[in-house]
Amino acid sequence: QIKSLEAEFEARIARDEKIEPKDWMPEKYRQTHIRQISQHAHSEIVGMLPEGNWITRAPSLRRKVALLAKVQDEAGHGLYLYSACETLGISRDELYDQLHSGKAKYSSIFNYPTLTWADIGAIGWLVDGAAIINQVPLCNTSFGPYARAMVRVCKEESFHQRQGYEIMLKLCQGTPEQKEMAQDALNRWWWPSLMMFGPTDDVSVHTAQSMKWKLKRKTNDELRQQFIDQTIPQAEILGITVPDADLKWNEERGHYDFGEINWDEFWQVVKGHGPCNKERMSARVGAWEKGTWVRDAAMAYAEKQENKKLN
Ligand code: FAQ
Repeated sequence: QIKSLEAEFEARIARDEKIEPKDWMPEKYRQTHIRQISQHAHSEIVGMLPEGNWITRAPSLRRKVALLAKVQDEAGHGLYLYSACETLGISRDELYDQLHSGKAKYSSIFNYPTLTWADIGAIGWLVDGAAIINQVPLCNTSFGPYARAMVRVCKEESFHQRQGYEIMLKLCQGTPEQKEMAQDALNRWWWPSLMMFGPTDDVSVHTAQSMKWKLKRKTNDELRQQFIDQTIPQAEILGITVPDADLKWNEERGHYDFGEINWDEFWQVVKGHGPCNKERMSARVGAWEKGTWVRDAAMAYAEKQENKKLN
């Protein structure tokens, strides 16, 4: 019987039908979705921290309003994604526990510090730019709740990207010192942004299966190349230079060639040894612990209301 369920499932994937939470699915499909969707949710939540650092120091009221809205959107993205993940039969508490215990990963990019205001521009431009390239294909992923969540997330990410690019543009049109800040931010965020797409396809353990299940619609290397090709002309408009001596347009391939990514640094960051891993985790665990009394009070109130109804 399992064999026929499996055959029907594969046929539905082949027909590009969405798989919904109550539909039969192979256990590995369920697990790999819990892994990817929860890591994506954790990234949104941890991703609020580097930018949150600058809300009180935004250079004008207008910048502050836009940054506040962006960071709030990220909280929203985390919440949709946790909800999508819960439909696969795992609880929110278990998901948080996986993050807080270090069992679940979140994107490497959020373990780098935000040293100047220009970093907020670079994050919007590059990190949200990379996120859009990665997430637009996910609007077409095979698991219904994930695909639907991605539609709104992508719309909001494109506002985030433009918000960041506009910060960069203003800095680059400003004083030499401001342009220098923009260049410095690009220097520090360029390579970590390329790492967001994950290891190269030959090393990526999950890509082949995730492509078959149409969880992933494009591979890590395809998306990384697309990001580079799209971003270089934007850097040219800004008049700043990507820190890669090997970057060169390849007429034959119709793509940019680029230098070797420091994969040792990537794996160090993924394993918890990046510049801000400890700080990020202690901020999240601390927020959870400090919120205990709020959760306890909400539960006690709900129980009291329930008892009132019974009496
Ligand atoms: N960081 O076999 P693969 C955002 C892990 S955007 C840390 O290639 P897969 C928006 C991977 O989990 C950022 N770990 O894995 C925002 C696996 O380990 P595991 C979040 C990484 O899943 C912007 C192992 O390496 N976006 O938050 C990374 O097929 C601005 C082997 O890798 C998403 O999560 C990494 N960069 O491909 C918020 C998008 N790369 O799980 C605030 C959805 C790989 O076996 C401010 N996710 N690993 O222990 C995906 O598309 C995929 O999961 C990939 C990785 C492409 C990230």
